[in-house]
Amino acid sequence: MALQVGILGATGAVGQRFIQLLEDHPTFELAAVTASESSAGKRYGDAAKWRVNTPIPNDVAEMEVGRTDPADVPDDIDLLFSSLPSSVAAEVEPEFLEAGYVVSSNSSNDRMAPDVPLTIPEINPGHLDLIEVQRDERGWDGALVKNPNCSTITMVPTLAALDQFGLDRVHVTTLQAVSGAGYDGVTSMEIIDNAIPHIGGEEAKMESESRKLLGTFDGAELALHDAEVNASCNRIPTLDGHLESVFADLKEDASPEDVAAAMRDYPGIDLPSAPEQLIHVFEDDFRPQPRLDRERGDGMQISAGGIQATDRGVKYNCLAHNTIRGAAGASVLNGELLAEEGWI
Ligand code: 11C
Repeated sequence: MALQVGILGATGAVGQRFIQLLEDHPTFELAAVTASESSAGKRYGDAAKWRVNTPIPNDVAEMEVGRTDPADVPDDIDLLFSSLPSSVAAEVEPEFLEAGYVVSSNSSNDRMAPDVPLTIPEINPGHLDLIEVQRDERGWDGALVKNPNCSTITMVPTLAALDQFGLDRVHVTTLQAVSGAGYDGVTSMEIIDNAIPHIGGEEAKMESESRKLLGTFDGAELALHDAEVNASCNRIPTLDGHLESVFADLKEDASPEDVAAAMRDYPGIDLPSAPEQLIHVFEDDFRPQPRLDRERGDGMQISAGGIQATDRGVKYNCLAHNTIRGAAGASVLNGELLAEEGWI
């Protein structure tokens, strides 16, 4: 029988991606959508300005939008996806966790909390066991799992593949799509013929979240990876797809061919939304490109290319679809892992 799921913050840019990804999902059936007070009580089709490039599913368009409050969400929901603004999520998610709901959240609050699993299922599925620690410490009946920021998730799978050569230090410069900034970003194409050399809070997120994702969990405590990570984050006039330029210093010798093989061979995971191959490596120096490559693996595959040797390791480019692999798809995949591991 399908697991019943809901979306907190269903009318926003990521909320709409959740709806798109949950249509015809083999395990999850969408049974509740919530949004802010101004949308509550409305038909979803009237409450959401639909921006995703596939039609809004008819049954979802007819759903009534609930308030983002445990009292307004059916008790028999197995899993909630959260794409609330982080300031709202910080207040509201704990109410759902206390009420016993399991929440797979894309919101940035609590990502670095020591008892909250921050997971990419192919990279650190074992971190999910932090839920035990979380329940002990917070007394929640529910459980909270987070996925990382979209720019972090684009790079970390490639770093995980490189870690066999001893990841020492990482410098990354991002070229990020406007959809990362939500509706305001998508509509603000006045950025055309321009680039913005700053994205608030983004660099710190890449630097800390990467080390947590690559860290080790001994069953009681999580130790961050000791690699140094330095990020410079920039907005460019692309609609979807974050492109990143990575310089990785390695403790051991590795040729570009070794690195390409390590990326290509990095294992995937057997979950419904996971791509068969996690990282696609291009030989063509002009790839990956956002418009050409963001939809690979239904938007869930990471692309890499331009791998070259440096004095201390390698440099390369990587790319992922920021609102699919980097946001809603990441949360759905974490939900699938929660189901697979018996947490729901
Ligand atoms: C951007 N990465 O492109 C941001 C959006 O922490 O999930 C996602 C913010 C987050 O502007």
